[in-house]
Amino acid sequence: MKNIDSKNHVTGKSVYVDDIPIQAGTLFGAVFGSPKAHGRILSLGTTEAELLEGVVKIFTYKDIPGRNQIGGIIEDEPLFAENEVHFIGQPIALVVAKSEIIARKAVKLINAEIEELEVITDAREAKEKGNLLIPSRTFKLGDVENAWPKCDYIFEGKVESGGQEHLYIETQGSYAYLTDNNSIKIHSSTQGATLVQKIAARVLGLPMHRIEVDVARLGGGFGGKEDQATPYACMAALASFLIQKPVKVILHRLDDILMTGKRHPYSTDFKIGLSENYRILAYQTTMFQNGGAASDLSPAIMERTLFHSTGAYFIPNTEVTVHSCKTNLPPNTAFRGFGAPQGMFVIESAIAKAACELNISKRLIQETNFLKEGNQFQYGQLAENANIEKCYYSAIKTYQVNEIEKEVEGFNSKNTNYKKGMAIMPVCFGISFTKTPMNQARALVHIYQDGSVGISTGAVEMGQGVNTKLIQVASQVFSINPGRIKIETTNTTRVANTSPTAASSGADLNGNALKIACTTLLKRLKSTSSKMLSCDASELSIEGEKVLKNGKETGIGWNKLVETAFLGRVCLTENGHYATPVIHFDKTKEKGYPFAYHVYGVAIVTVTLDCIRGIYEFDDVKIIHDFGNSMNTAIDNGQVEGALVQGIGWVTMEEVAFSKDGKLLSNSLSTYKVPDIYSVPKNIEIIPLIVDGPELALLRSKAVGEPPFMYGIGAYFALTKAIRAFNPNYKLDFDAPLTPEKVLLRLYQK
Ligand code: MTE
Ligand code: LUZ
Ligand code: MOS
Repeated sequence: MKNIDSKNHVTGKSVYVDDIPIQAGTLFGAVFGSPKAHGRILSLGTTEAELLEGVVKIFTYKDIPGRNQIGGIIEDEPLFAENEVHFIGQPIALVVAKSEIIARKAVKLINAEIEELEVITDAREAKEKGNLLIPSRTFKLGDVENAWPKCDYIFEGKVESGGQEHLYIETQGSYAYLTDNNSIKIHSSTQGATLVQKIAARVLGLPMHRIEVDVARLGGGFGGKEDQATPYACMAALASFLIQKPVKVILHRLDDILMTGKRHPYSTDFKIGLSENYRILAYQTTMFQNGGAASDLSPAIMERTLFHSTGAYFIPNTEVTVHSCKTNLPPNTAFRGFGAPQGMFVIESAIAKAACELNISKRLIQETNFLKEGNQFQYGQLAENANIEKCYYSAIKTYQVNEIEKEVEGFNSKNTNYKKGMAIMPVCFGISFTKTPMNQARALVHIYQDGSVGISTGAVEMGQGVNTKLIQVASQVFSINPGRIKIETTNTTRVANTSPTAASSGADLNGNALKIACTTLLKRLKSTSSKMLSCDASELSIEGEKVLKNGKETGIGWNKLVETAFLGRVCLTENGHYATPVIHFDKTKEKGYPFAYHVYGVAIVTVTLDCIRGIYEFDDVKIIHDFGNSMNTAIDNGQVEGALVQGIGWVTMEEVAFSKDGKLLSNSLSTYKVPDIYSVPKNIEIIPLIVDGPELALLRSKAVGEPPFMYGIGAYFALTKAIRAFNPNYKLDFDAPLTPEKVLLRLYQK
C-alpha cells in the first residue's frame, strides 16, 4: 500500500498548522529571545515596542496565571526567563500583534539590559565546574578493573561528536483559540499532544480537561518536536487565554534554528582492552553530554546512550558513565537515535583505534565480537534472536564484500589524487521507550452505519507513514478495503494520556492498540452474523468485505452486516488499550528487560575522496536490514534511506558551531549544510534479512524509524580509510563531523 499522504503532500493539499484557516480577529505572536548566553536581566525595555501601531500586548513571565515552568522530566526550565538568562534565544517575552510582520518588528524594538555572567559552552568545562543537569549514571557488566590485566592490548582515546539541527520542513508553531466554557483548543506541530496539554495546563493553571490539543500532521519532527513544540504551544495558549482572541505563533526559520535545541554533542574518553585473538575483554568510557541550559529530555537520552554503548557487540566487562553537563546553549533534545548514535560512534571509534594500532582490519575485530544469541547486555537483558551475525554474513555474501575490498585496494594503488575507503557499520537498537510506563497506547475506533470506519490513536503522522500503517492494520483485521478507513487527527479529547510518537514505537504501540480494538469489534460483528445465519460464530469469517461460512459465501456483505448490527443495538465503537508486555527496568540496579526486541542491520559504505580538494562522494551504501516481516516495504525502505542520509549528514557535513560566548554561528542554511540530492550516496541498496519478526512488533513488522540512522556512522570510517590511503601519516582521530575542511587538513597532516 502506498503512503496515503503522498499525493496530498506533493499537491500542497495537506494542512499544516500555518495552513489552518484562521478565525476572524486572530492575532500573531513573535518571541523576543535573550541576546546573551548568560546573565542577569537588569531591565526589560518594552515601551517602544508597545507603542508600535498594531501591537496588542507583550507578555512576560509576570503574566502567567499558573506556573512558569515547562520542564518535562525535571522542572528546571521557565517558559519565559525571569531574572536570569541561560542561552542566546531563550524566550523572555512574547509580542502579540495584529500581524506577524508587526509582531516581528516590535520584537526588534525591545531591549534587555543584561549583566553578563560567565558563559560555558563546553561540556567538559561544565563538569569540571560542577555544572551538571542531573546526577551521572554508570552501567556495568562484569568487572573492568579485573579484566585490564588479562588484556594483551589496551588502547585509549578521545571521541568528539557534534550537534545536529533537525531542520524539519515545518518550523515550530501553534494556533490556539478559546472554545466553549472558557476552554482552549491548541493546534500544535508536536510529536506529543499530551505533553503539550499537560504543560499548557500547568502554565495556565487549568485542569487538563480544559485544554484540547489537536495534531493533524507534522512537516517532520525527527525528535525535535518531542519536547520542544511545547513552549510555542504554551505561548499561543497563554496569549489567547488572556486576550480572549485566537493567537498564532509560528517560528521564522532563523528563530527556529537559533532558539531550539539540537542533537547533544558528546565528548568521550574511552579505554578498550583486547585479547591476543582480538576478543574485546574490557571497555570503559566516560562521556560528557552537552545538555544545554535545561534538562529537557537529556536524562532519557543519557539513558539510551548507556543502553547502546556497546553497539552490536558483546563485551563481557564494561563500565560506561555519562555526565549530563549544563552549558549556556539551547537545551539539547531528542533527535533520531536519541543518544544511541553518540554511544555507537564511540565503540566503533574504539574498535577502529585498536585496528589501526594493531595494523589489522577493523572488520576482523568487528567479526570477532558480534553479539551472539543469549549474550547479556550490560543492562541485564539477554539477546534473543540476535540477528547481527546473520545480517553481517548475509551482507558479506550478497554484496561480495571481499570483492569490494579488493576493488578499493586496486583503485587506491592505481590512483594518486583520488582514494577510496570502505567501512562496515553494524547496528543493534532496542525498541521500546526506555522508561517502561511510556510504553502504552490507545485507539478509538468507530464503525459508522454505512460501513465506513473512523480511527483515532495517539500516533502523530510526521512523514514516517504511521497513518498508512494504521489503515493497513484495520483493513487487515476487518478484511475491508482501505478506502473505507479514515485516520482522524491526533486529539487529546478522543485519545488521552498519549506517549509522544517517538522511540520508533509509534506504529507498534498505537497499531497494537488499534488491532485490539478492531479485533473486539470483529468479534461483535461475527456474533451478529452468527445470529443472522443461525450458526456458530466459529464457522464464520469475514474476507474481502464478505461474510463466509466455512469458507463459502453467505450473501451477507460488510454493509449489510454493519447495518444489521446497528439495528440490533450492537456497540460499533471500541477503545483498544495496549501496554507492551514483558518489559521492565530497575533503575536502582540499572538492570532489567527494557526492550520488547532489538532491530539489527549492517551497512557497507564506500566513499571516493578527492585528495586535492578534500571533498568526497559516497559511491555505495549496501544494507542488509532486519525489518522482521515488513508490513510496508515502500515506507520502510523510505525510512531506511532517509535515516541513512540523515546519519551521513551528522558525521560528515552538518556542523553546529557556537562561538565561545554562546552565539550560534551556523545559524542559517548558508552556514549549516544538510545533505541534498547531490550528496546522497549514488547507490543505496537495501535488502531485507529473511527472518520472521518478533511477536511484539506490529504484525511482526519491526520498528524502523531510528535504527538505520546509525548506518550513517559508517561514512566516517569509510572516509578515514580513504584519508589514510592517501596520507599514511594521518593519525586516526575521532572528531565528527568530518567536513571537507577537516578532511583536507588530515590529508596533509605531517
Ligand atoms: N520520518 C519522517 N519522514 N519524518 C520524521 O520526522 N522522525 C523519525 C522517524 N522517521 C521522522 C521520520 C523519528 S525520530 C522517530 S522516533 C520515528 O520516525 C517516529 O515514528 P514511528 O514511531 O511511527 O516510527
Ligand atoms: N523518547 C523517550 C525517545 O522519551 N524515550 C526513549 O527511550 C526514546 N527513544 C528514542 C527516541 N525517543
Ligand atoms: Mo524520535 S528521536 O524518538 O522522535
